[in-house]
Amino acid sequence: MSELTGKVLAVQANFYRVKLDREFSIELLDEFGQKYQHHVSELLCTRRARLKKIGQQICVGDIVIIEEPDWQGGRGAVSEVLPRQNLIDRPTVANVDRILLIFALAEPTLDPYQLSRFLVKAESANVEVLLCLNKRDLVDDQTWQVWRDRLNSWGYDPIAISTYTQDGIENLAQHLQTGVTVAAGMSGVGKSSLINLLVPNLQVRVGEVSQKMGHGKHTTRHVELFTLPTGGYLADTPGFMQPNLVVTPQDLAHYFPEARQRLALGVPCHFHNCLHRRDEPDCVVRGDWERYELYLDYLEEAIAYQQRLKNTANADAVTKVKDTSSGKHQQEPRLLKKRYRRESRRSEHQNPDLDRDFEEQGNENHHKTSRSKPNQKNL
Ligand SMILES: Nc1nc2c(ncn2[C@@H]2O[C@H](COP(=O)(O)OP(=O)(O)OP(=O)(O)O)[C@@H](O)[C@H]2O)c(=O)[nH]1
Ligand SMILES: [Zn+2]
Repeated sequence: MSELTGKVLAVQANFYRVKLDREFSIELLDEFGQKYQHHVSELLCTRRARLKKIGQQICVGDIVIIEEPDWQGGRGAVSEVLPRQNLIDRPTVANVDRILLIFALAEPTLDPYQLSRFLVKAESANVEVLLCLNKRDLVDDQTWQVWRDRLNSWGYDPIAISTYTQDGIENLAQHLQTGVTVAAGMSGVGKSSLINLLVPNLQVRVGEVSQKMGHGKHTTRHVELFTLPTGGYLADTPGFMQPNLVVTPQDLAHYFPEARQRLALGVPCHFHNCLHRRDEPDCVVRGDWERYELYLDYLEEAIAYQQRLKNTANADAVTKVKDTSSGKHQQEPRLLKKRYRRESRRSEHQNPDLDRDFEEQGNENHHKTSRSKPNQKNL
């Protein structure tokens, strides 16, 4: 018999609500002994003790194998989690196909800086990013067109919608027909109103607009995959509210479509680890694209974040646990061997002369990014 597989729609305490890959029909007897067909498309499952023992977590979006189905009681047990395509956090959802970023054209005012943060955060999940702008009814054609052109230049093709007039909803729904979409956006943009339209009979609470703040109230919910009537799944995220950029300086450029396009042209930057700052020699990413300044801002943030991580790691490394003769553990300072070596900064063009030039010049400008890495050995 083939294995019984399904997708985890929700995690509730120690139970997993699993949508089966197909609907099962079983024959049961009613109280009068009459046969009837019972259809089962979901099972409420527990986790096999073995999975718990090996620390295998089960997340919303996971594809799982189910054993011992109790068709009548609608129960089963998850025995295996199939390998994940990806896993996003806050909230944790596995096997995500796209992130739907919802912003409003007005109320709250569309702020390019904030929008960019959400975009970069979404891009860092390495899945398709779909941008939709709600409250189209609140702005005139020209305002919408200006935003559309501007966002086109960023590499996005936004979909304008209005949950009030239902403009653009059908178009948007078509984009969500396959796979798993995670919806994210700032409070007050109309996310709940949109989800209510996309998933009929759901009725997510629509927040009242706070007069003082000019935006809606945040209402927290558990993450859950909703089945869309035209196919596909949609997860709402109460998280993603204030996206902190937990990205490495080296990866950041890949989260800007404008930079990605430049890097995809085939001509690499001079240095393989170029951070595309103003002072980089022969950088193909630096240019007169609108968000370049923003990229530089985020880069500083990413560098600071990386530095904080390093400091924490170093702080952890300066003490070590020593077993004393009495069998007790005792913290004692580690001895740090001070041997610092600058990481080689190889050129994409593999030009050893140029490389040597930079080494010999010791030009601070060229080396001020965190390329000199202490090579510490713990004794
Ligand atoms: N003009 C206009 N207002 C809208 C539209 N969609 C939603 N709103 C209003 O915007 C406010 C916020 O809507 P919600 O659906 O609660 O927004 P949300 O993003 O879920 O906000 P939270 O619940 O705070 O997370 C409500 O007052 C809605 O009535 C729209 O298309 N046009
Ligand atoms: Zn560069």
